[in-house]
Amino acid sequence: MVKPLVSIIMGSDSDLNIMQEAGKVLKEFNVPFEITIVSAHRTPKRLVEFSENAHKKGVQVIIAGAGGAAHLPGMVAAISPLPVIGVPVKSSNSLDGWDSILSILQMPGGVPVATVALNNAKNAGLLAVQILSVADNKLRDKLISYKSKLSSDVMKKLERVEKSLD
Ligand code: RP5
Repeated sequence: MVKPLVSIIMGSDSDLNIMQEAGKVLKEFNVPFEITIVSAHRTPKRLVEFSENAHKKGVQVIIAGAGGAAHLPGMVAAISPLPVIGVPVKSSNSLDGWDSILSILQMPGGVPVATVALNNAKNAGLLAVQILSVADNKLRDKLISYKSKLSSDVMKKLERVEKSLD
């Protein structure tokens, strides 16, 4: 079995709909990953165990998503030496998403969490690929192609818009 390079963790199975978007990106870039539930509040011992051991099993980047009082990414970052990307999730217990955004974003000095936009697990997946690409030229080439596709897609839309205005 291939060892995961990225670990996607989330506070609850109710975050899966959002967090699976990170998995789709990693699949697209052929990056091995695992996806699992680690709850800061409901399984605190599992959180500590996960955070102390992720790097020992070869994981290089952690993506952590949670909603409401979202302590998961920050607590993992407090323990693990790996880069942690935080995904604020607008969950059922979230007032309006800001609670989750601020819990993940406003980390104290010394414990960074790279926070993406609300529900934007796709960007978390891409950022993980970008971090891994620093030491992987093939991944870097794929990212260059990905970016040129973003650009050509916009140019096609532009063409369509211009034609419709003719
Ligand atoms: C958070 O509480 C989870 O990350 C989830 O976003 C939210 C709600 O969890 P459930 O009550 O749906 O399990 O800890």
